[in-house]
Amino acid sequence: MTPWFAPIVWEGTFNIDILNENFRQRNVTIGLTAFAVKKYTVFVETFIKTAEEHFMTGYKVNYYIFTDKPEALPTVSLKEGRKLIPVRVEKYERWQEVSMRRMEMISRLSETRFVNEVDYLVCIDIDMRFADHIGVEILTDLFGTLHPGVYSRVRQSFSYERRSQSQAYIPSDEGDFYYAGGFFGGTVLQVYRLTKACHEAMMEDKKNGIEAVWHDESYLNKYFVYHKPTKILSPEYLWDNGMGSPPILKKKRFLAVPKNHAAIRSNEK
Ligand code: 4GW
Ligand code: MN
Repeated sequence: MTPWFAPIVWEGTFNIDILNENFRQRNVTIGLTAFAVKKYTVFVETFIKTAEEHFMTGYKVNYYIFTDKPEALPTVSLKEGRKLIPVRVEKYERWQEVSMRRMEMISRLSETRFVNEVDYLVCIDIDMRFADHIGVEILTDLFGTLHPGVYSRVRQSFSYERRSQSQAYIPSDEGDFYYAGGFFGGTVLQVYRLTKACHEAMMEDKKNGIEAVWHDESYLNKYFVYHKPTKILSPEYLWDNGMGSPPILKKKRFLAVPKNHAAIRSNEK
């Protein structure tokens, strides 16, 4: 548990049968948001196929795939109660902007659609594959995920934004954990508040000619300092095999798909 009594979710800390009984009674629907802009459409098929095997099995799930090319999305057969919903988005030139604008789009859709269609939102990177169980143990008002690269480090070494001119600034004696930009969520209301606040902070920084060091992740970390998550996911929920297999990790539930950075980041076809 954190000092504010939020559970940190590791294998062995929860009983999924009890949780399932509770969430099934409530007949919850889960919205997953992921972005596939420009070349990242190549990740969609594996992402959805593996999600069908491991993500919220037995629940109603809406996959909201934000993309500049809805017609290029693959057809994947989905289990009953699960839908793939393409959402058209602009393709921003700078990749930092592609990543950061996720906050704006999620906050906008929260108001217009998510509030009417789902109970919880799970907002995640798409260059990933599901490799083991991810279920209702993650659901709560507001959750973040420990960044796999720094979960064992001390506060002073976190790569928070340290320039006081930025809205994402966190002083060296504040902050609890370093959270990953690629896995957060909660109720529609809480995700709406988070994404709206992060987007507004980014727009304020843009006006002042500054952009936080780790883009949307920096603003997310700032938000979590002052709005504590009610659950925290361990790095089981966001891992990269490039970081090996430490004994503390009993399960690797959601894994980075190795990408050729040079090719995926170039503007060539
Ligand atoms: C460098 O050239 C790029 S392109 C960095 C991110 C890019 C990108 C990201 C993109 O071209 N299209 C896109 O849809 N995204 C979305 O932003 C996608 O959902 C991706 O998972 C998310 C975050 O980017 P990332 O996964 O590349 O970030 P890292 O390397 O931190 O996992
Ligand atoms: Mn990623």
